[in-house]
Amino acid sequence: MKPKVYAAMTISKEVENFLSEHCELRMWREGGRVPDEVLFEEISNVEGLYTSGSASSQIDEALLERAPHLKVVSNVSVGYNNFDIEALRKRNVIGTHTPHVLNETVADLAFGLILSTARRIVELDRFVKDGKWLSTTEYSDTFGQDVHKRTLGIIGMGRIGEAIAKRARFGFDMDILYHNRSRKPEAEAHYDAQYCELDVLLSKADFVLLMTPLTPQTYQLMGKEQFKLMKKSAIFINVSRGQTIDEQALIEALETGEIYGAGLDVFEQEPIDPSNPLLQMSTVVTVPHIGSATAKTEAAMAMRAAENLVAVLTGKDPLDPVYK
Ligand code: 8YV
Repeated sequence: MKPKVYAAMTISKEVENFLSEHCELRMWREGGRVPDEVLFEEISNVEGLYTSGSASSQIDEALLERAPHLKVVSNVSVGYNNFDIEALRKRNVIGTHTPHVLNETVADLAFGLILSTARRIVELDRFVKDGKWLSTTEYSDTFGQDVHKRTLGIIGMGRIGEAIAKRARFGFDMDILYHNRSRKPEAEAHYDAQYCELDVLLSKADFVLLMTPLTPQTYQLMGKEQFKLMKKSAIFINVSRGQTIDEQALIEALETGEIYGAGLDVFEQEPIDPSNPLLQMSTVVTVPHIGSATAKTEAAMAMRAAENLVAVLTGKDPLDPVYK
């Protein structure tokens, strides 16, 4: 008998076919997030759960209790802040994620946010489309900032952080500062990246880029005090998780001119509340959590997550376990 699996998200035909070869598959077909009552019902007899780190219910004790046969939860994301690792460990449930395949794609988006905030691309796109094309002398108020040869401070120098550093160093001739749990000698050698304490990085960088995973240690890592340390001309970029910053503190820093602008892929609440003041600010560029959202990368992540799931359910080691 094939193991039972529930996919708590819509999946492509290709992934559906692959999973169906090995598992008895049921899935959420309605798009968006599965309501908890549906999820709880569906997981009561499954051995595998296929889900996503950024749009999933918490995989915690309360959920695991309702899934007594569960052997593996496979995230279609590199982030796994939806996992309560201790609860998984306690019940011998394996958690997996999809690192590596998205590094370059997320780094591209991070750079897109750097460029679009610094050069005010989104704001000026509106300008052109609204028929407000003016000569350079007339629109000096809308001049932006250079990106090349400036200083980029990366908080969280993991695989994606390094892919961003590579672009910054070799594409834009930037100086790289970084802050991380541990020193990264290879990044220092390859990208001339300089390790600094967080406060030093914040006070020196022209662009502060947050790329750290969300953990109890990084929850609201950027708050009032941290934004205060940034230069008034500095731009803040967040491609990690909304909860790694105190969003209200960011709003205040922007409103009071403590920092110049922000490029945001992630928010405290997703989807963002339409009345959030960030949406009214011309120096803030927002995108809807699309770090890995290219067709090629999303397909690779979805298939990798399926392979992780099938590996465990067929008695093999998972390719990308989140804990050993
Ligand atoms: C994913 C992400 O696309 O991988 C992550 O951790 O935040 C995103 O890039 C998202 O989780 C949807 O799969």
